[in-house]
Amino acid sequence: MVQKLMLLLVMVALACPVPAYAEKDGVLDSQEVQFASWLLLAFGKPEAVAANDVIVRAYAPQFNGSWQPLADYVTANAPFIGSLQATLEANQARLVAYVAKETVYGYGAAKGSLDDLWDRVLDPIVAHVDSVKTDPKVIALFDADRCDEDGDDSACIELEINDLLADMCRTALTVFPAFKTFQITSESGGRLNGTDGTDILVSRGDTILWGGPGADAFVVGWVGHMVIEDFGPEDSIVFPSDFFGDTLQDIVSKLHAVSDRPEGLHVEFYDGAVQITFRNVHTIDAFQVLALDS
Ligand SMILES: [Ca+2]
Ligand SMILES: [Ca+2]
Ligand SMILES: [Ca+2]
Repeated sequence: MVQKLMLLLVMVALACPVPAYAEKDGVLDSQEVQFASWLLLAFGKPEAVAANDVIVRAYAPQFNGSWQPLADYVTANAPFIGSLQATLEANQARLVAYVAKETVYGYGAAKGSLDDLWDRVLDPIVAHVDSVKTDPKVIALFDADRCDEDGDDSACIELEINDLLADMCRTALTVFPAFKTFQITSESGGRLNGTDGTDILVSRGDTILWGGPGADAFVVGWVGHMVIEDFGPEDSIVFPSDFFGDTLQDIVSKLHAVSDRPEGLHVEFYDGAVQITFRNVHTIDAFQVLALDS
């Protein structure tokens, strides 16, 4: 079943107008209707199901529910959502710009700038879910688990490093919804090749990454030396905010060394535990740096 708590957090990243908590009480309140609508929009498609499977395999998180039920629901009950997903994908550049602005200027800097998009792509789904919210199948899918962190709540699972990184990857899926491929290297590293569209390439260990054409996301997914062969002006370098902070200033403060070498810009964090070489690149625009929440 879909893991609810983890996904509640995902929404915050894009400031989607959905409140954070609701009760698993056998009915769907307005918060849960909003939340369900967001889930169907962002993850109710085969590409997202497959990407989440990749995340689960790579990080083996405790929260390992398949998203297949979301895609099945869209196919069987609400195929109109497909065109709204396409609209969201067509607006990927705005989503990325939103996160870039929040990273560079800080929390709230881009507040409200996506409201018209949410009105367009989310409101029709909310109307749909609202009309079927007493259907037991819909309730079973979307009645949320509230986790009371202060109490002795078995639904509350303490997030470990891999869970945080897995959730950060899921956030990346919402910021780059037009992704053609989502790939993660093995813990010991390796090589990833993108396509002519958007690719989300997650680096672990010593890696060589080639994004190809399109707005690609190069994601720091664990320690190691990341060599990006073709970091272009349309691409982004993505840092998990749990480890690097929420803002560009936070990320820069974690820098251990920077050198502009003939082969390209080289940066090191955490005493060199995380290294990135931008091959043949000597300057990076501030808005190419994204901090993503788990
Ligand atoms: Ca409920
Ligand atoms: Ca690409
Ligand atoms: Ca590219």
